[in-house]
Amino acid sequence: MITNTEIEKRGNQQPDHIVDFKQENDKLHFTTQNGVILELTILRDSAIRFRYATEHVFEPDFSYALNDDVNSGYNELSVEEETAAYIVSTSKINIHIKKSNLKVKITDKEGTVISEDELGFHWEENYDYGGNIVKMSKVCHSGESYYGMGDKASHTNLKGKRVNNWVTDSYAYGKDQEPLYKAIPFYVGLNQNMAYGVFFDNSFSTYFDFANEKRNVTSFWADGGEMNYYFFYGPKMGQVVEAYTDLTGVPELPPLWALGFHQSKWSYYPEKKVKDLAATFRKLEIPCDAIYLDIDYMDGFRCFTWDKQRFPDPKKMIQELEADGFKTVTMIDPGIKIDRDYWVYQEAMENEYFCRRADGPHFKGKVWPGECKFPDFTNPEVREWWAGLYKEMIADMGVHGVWNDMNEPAVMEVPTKTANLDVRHDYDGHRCSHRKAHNVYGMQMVRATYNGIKKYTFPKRPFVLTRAAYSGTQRYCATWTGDNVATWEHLWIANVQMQRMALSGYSFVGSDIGGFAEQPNGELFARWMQLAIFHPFCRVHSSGDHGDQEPWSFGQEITGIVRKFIELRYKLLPYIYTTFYKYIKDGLPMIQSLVFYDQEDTQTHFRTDEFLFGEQMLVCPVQEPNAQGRRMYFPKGNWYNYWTDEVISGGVEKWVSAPLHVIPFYIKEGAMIPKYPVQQYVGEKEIKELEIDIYFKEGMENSEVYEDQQDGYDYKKGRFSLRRFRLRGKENELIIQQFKDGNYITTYDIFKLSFHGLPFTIGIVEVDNEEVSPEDIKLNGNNSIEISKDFTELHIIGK
Ligand code: NBV
Repeated sequence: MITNTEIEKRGNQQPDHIVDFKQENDKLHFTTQNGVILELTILRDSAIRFRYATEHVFEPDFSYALNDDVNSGYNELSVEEETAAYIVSTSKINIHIKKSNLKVKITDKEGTVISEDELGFHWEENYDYGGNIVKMSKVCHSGESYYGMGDKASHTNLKGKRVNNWVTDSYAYGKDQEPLYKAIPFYVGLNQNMAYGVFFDNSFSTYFDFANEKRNVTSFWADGGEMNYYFFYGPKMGQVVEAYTDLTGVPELPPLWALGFHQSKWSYYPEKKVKDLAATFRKLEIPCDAIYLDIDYMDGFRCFTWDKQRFPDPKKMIQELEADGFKTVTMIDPGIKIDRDYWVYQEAMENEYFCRRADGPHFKGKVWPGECKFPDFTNPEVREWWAGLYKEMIADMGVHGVWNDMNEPAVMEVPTKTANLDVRHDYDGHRCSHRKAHNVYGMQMVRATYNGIKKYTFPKRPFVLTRAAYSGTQRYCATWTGDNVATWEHLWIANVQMQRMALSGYSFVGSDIGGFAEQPNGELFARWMQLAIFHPFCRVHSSGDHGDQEPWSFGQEITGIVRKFIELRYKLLPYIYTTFYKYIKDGLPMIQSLVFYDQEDTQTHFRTDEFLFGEQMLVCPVQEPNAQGRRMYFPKGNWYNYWTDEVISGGVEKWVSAPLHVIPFYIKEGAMIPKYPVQQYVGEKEIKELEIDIYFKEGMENSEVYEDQQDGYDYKKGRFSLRRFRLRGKENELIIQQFKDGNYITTYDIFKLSFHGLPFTIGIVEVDNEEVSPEDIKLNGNNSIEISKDFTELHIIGK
């Protein structure tokens, strides 16, 4: 790793004065005397791309991170030349480019500085690799904070840290360990209540120093490639994340079962074990939607084969599991066993699909099957071939989903844990070495997997999971945080990683519940489960070389607690699904750190534990043993305790009670939370009525419920049901209006509305301006009513 000081010692070069300026539509070029070109692209009024070339030459423009249909278009663009600077203005920001040295300063329209260069762009010649090492440094203002950056196992606020993005197999990683499994070179800065984002789209190993080396400097650089970054202005964090997410994309809706509870272990085999596992779930009535088969289902770890001793008739087994409501998810790794009798190996050899070293021979590395070769997934032809390999597994055998592991790629028995840096890649026609392709290798593998699964699962929706990721991988699949450990510290890590990933545009993420390495005790397992039901991807997985890690492995009390929380997950499915829908529609992270929820409240800038799940649930996990409660911070607003309905007003830190069967869990005042009945798996029951919990508020609050067929693509043709509710509470009345969109007809006709915190006794109820009798609406004390789902206005007046 190259450090800042080393770079400075070796001598940097910097741009000198601007000698030329040109504009072509949305692109502006500033050229300096010493051959630097700054290319600005105006994508939106508050989204600008900065690209720098040295020696007058840009590299061919290509990125795996970008979404195909990025929204672009701005309202205003003007360039003014002043004596000392060019000023580029959009309707949201002004960009000052200093004539003498190309330094950039970005202000809002009032002239307040959002972000400014320190040294700005600079570089050094690199004789080891040729070319230049490009670097950017910005001023870190006092009180400025930094968030995002993917899966870093560090405090949510990265100020004072230095991180490295180099996709790495990090078995049993520790807090602050660098680098980890993902490379998401995107951060959100918060300066004087103005949020902005920087996405350094460079797939080489990248480094970010957030005022670690120098108190007032934040810098980033890469081991190669271009200085190519996007700047997004908020001023709200939500706008920044939305802009980044728009640039790098979102997934399609997953099948609803993918949001249920999943059980995994390394490994469940033989068939009987899998069947017994499934039977135990049903016998103990613990909901579960998917069972995972880890590498041992394969024949000698050969991908796309089955061990016929362990699984004599996989198709039948998968069908039987399916009949009992379980989906089967199988693992596929990138390493292909060197075996001349193995068809996948043969095909790849015949077609020249394996990666080669710089001097010609194939790259070989040891993984589970022994010596392997590795397909070059950065070659579109290889991706197409790889997608086709899934045909038998998915279309014929009926496997429902696939997880790609070891796709960093992880290689055993070598100190670098990965491929040699000289390995050659196609990089979609931009041939390069592994130094450039490494961070996107796993992403391109899972992209190919996704294309295959999508094709052969059609007309159902695909489910794919990856371990390695680069920015944009969220378009294809869910992800998990790799090989964590069964410790309390890792429970803390899981919590911050999920918040960080969601803020980095990647919401469909979960941790190995209970820890992958080592054995949790019942208390840790229960506490972890309580947290993880509020994570978008909810799966128990463990290395299996110690004790069991099924929901019933820790005695009766823990089994009861775990069941209660998995049941809660299933009740909340319509809320979770709606949250997913908002994520893909608006780029809204499914999990929000408190600073995201209220950046104006400086108390939130350094909070790590509390988070919002969706827009209306506040959760704070218990992260230590023997706790009967904990202190937590309540952000602005009023919050109902989910368990007791007690209301707490935000802006305070409080001790809250949380014995082992309780996690601190609060609902935002005014929220309308839809619930399904507990099902043992998604689709077990036809939903006959939608229960909606209504949390009274004096004032207004909006809620939404998104539903569709829970699988398939009809929703894209308008067959969805989106209900928007506007709640208005007054001293002695409650008015709820409903606005409906989409033409999917839900299976239920009735809402059961349950009231929380109604400050009056229900007297008169009017539905669409007509008074209804208490019997008609099954008025139950002051607690609930049942009404037709088609109402437009409900008016409840107190006695
Ligand atoms: O395939 C075995 C494991 C898997 O269970 C785990 O989830 C992955 O993260 N895999 C890593 C390889 C072995 C790790 C020691």
